Amino acid sequence: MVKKRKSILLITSTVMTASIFNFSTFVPVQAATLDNTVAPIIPITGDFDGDCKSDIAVKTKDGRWLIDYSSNGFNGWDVFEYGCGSTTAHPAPADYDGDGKTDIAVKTDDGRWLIDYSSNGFNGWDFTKSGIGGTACHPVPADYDGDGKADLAVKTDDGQGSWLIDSSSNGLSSSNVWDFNQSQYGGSTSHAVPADYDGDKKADLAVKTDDGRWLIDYSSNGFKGWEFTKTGIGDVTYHPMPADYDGDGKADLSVRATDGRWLIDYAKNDYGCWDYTKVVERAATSYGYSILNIYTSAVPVSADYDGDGKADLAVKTYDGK
Ligand SMILES: [Ca+2]
Ligand SMILES: [Ca+2]
Ligand SMILES: [Ca+2]
Ligand SMILES: [Ca+2]
Repeated sequence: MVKKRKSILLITSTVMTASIFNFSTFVPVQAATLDNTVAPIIPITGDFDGDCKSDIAVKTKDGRWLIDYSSNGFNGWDVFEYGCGSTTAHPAPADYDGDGKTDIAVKTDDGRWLIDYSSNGFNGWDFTKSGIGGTACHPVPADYDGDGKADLAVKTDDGQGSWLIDSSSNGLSSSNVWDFNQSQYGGSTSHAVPADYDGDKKADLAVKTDDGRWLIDYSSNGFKGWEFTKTGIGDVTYHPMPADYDGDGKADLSVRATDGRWLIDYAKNDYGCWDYTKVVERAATSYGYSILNIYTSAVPVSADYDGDGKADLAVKTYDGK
């Protein structure tokens, strides 16, 4: 088999210059969290070494989890964790033990959630929750209760779509027990994009729909149904990538179009029109750059890679075909 190279294109939040990180041997993907595509390689964002800068990571279809720590520079994989599940195990990274480092975790199609806590080293599963549900149940871990630890949560595609949360604050349950279970959050065309949009340090329930709407149920007044709607977000080809791009403590609405445009609607001036619209991606040709239009299959992986408190625009892509 011919080996292929992948790269991650990073555009910093401050200067908008591009850096290219070349790694080895992988093929392109669709983000499994955005649709039901079974991906051979899934890009992952998280701060696994706890230096407040996002690391570069992927999960492979043969069950490896590879991490390149930011703390020693992006210079190759620092962690090779094996046995993390095949294409039926979907990444669900988050800081479940509250030590400030992202933990390795997956949710499987046979309804299990497995976590390898960072606090005792990445050395195998420490926690298993079972009976969660199959392929229509998407993992959406986040800190919904604001105790500093990620909560287990799924958003389902069935019926009107439900959101289920097992809060960390009263301990995670190893069986199908939920502290919050509510429907009317949208079916298979509503893709979960939880984040802290109102800035109260608790994740809010949110979806981006295939017909171009962004809906939010804020945490600050309790979860009780959609309170915010923005339309004109773009169709199914516009990938949502909410993050705090301006560093004000509130998540901003953002989508990346397949033509390389990024659109951001900042929270600080209230959500309204797009504040930022630009083609910021450029393709790497050796060590030079040329204007992009080839990254149609790239997956947005925005995160704070340089640790300035602002999310950076980034995509995972690949060289070759
Ligand atoms: Ca890091
Ligand atoms: Ca952790
Ligand atoms: Ca929590
Ligand atoms: Ca919130």
